[in-house]
Formats: sequence, C-alpha cells, structure tokens
Amino acid sequence: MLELYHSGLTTCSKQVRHCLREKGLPYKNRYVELWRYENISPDYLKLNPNGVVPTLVHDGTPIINSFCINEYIEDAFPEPPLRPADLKERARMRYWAWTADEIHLQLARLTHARMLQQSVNELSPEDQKIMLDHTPVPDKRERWRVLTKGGYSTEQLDAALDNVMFVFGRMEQEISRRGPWLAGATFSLGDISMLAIVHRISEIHPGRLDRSAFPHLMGWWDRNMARPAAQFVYATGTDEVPKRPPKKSIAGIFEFRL
Ligand SMILES: N[C@@H](CCC(=O)N[C@@H](CS)C(=O)NCC(=O)O)C(=O)O
Repeated sequence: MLELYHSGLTTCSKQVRHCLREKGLPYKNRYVELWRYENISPDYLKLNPNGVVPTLVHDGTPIINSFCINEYIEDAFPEPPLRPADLKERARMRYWAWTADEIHLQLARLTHARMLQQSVNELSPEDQKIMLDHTPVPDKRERWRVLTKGGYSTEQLDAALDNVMFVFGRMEQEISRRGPWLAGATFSLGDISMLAIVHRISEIHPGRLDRSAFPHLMGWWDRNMARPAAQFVYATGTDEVPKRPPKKSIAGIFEFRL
C-alpha cells in the first residue's frame, strides 16, 4: 500500500503527487497542514526526521525527499516510464530533477516572503519559540528564526530571484535546442520536478514569466499543464488541496497523529 504525506500545492508535494498521477497509482491521501506545523509534530518526525513534506510510505516503510521519492516510485513501478531509455536523455532528466531540488532553497525564501511572512509575524513570541524549539534541522531553524525577526532583506530576496531566473534561462536554452521536453524527446521526472518550481513563480512573480522573453519555456509550460495528471495536481479545491486555516498556529505540533 502507498500512503502519501503531503501538503497539497507546496512545491515538493506537487512533484510527488504529479509523479504518482502520471503512473496512475492509487495511494492514501494523508494531508499534513503546514499552517498548523503538523510537519514538526513528534509523530510526523518519526516518518520524516527533517520535518518536511512529502513522505511516501510504501508497505510501512517511509521514503523521504521528493527527488528520491520519485526515483523510488520509478524503480518500484516502472510503467509508464518517466525515466528516458536513452542514457544521454536520462542524464539530462536527472540533472533537471536535481536542479529542482537545489533551486528549491532559493525559491522557498521567495515563497516565505510572499506567502508566509505575515502569518509568522502574527504568531505570539511564545508560539514562535515553541515552533523554533521543535524545528529539528539547524539550517531550517535558522531560516525560520530569520522570519520571526522580520524576514530576509530585499537584496537577499533579489539574489534568490536572480538565481531562479538564471535556471529559467537555462531551461529556455535547453528546450529551444532540443525539446519538446527538458530531457529531449521524452517527458520525464525532470519535467515534473521543474514544473512545480515554475508554477510557484507563476503564483508569486507572474510578471517574470513573460512569453516574449521565454517563448520555449512557456510552450513547455503549456504542454505540461495540458496533461491530465497536471490538471488534477495543480487544481485547487480537490481532496488533496483543502482550504488552509485562516491563521497560522502551532496547534498541529501537539495534535497531529499518524
Ligand atoms: N525537496 C526536499 C525539500 C522539502 C521541503 O522543503 N518541503 C517544504 C514544502 S515544499 C516543507 O515541508 N516546508 C515546511 C517547512 O519548511 O517548515 C524534500 O522533499 O525533502
């Protein structure tokens, strides 16, 4: 049995939900509400000691990290293949799936500034301390600490966006050279992983995805979003994308049960 612990439209959750949908695999939908910090509850940390989503549980065994989870799904359920047969294409697929994981840190800064800062400001100092004390990974704790102090500077956020836009420029080049997919002829895990990154920028900096500046990238975006799996994954209002609570709280640290 497959169970997916995820948080709907968060970047890494989308990557794994998309992979499972492309494969047509049934799984139990286990929603983890980040706005209640359920991801750092003692029970969830037993599955994922990093306190992040997603986690795939296969016959009782947790698999973590969206990049590794999608590789695992491909190994365990090879049909239909999302890893190209051609070895050069396969190397490019891995490059793009890895790049998505790498650039995610920069993207997360931008996401936090646009979508989370306000709600962190609204937590009481006592709740902020409890949240930080329960955050296990030191680097992540430091990033949340910066948010409790007002967030990253404009220069730091501009630098993060520059890094993301550099990657989009590279995608534009690759797709214009080969295409129609990032690996070349074959739709792959590389497309699934990068789509989630581009989607987040479409939400928080839509002006940066200018069709005249990125004609090939945007053509790739249209091809991806036309796929039935992507239409489900990126839709709002499904069972997998429930409405967020109105305010962020730390209640889920104490209340979440596996
Ligand atoms: N790709 C990495 C990163 C995971 C990650 O940062 N997930 C985000 C959502 S996209 C998360 O759980 N954020 C909650 C938090 O940082 O508190 C993985 O799958 O382990």
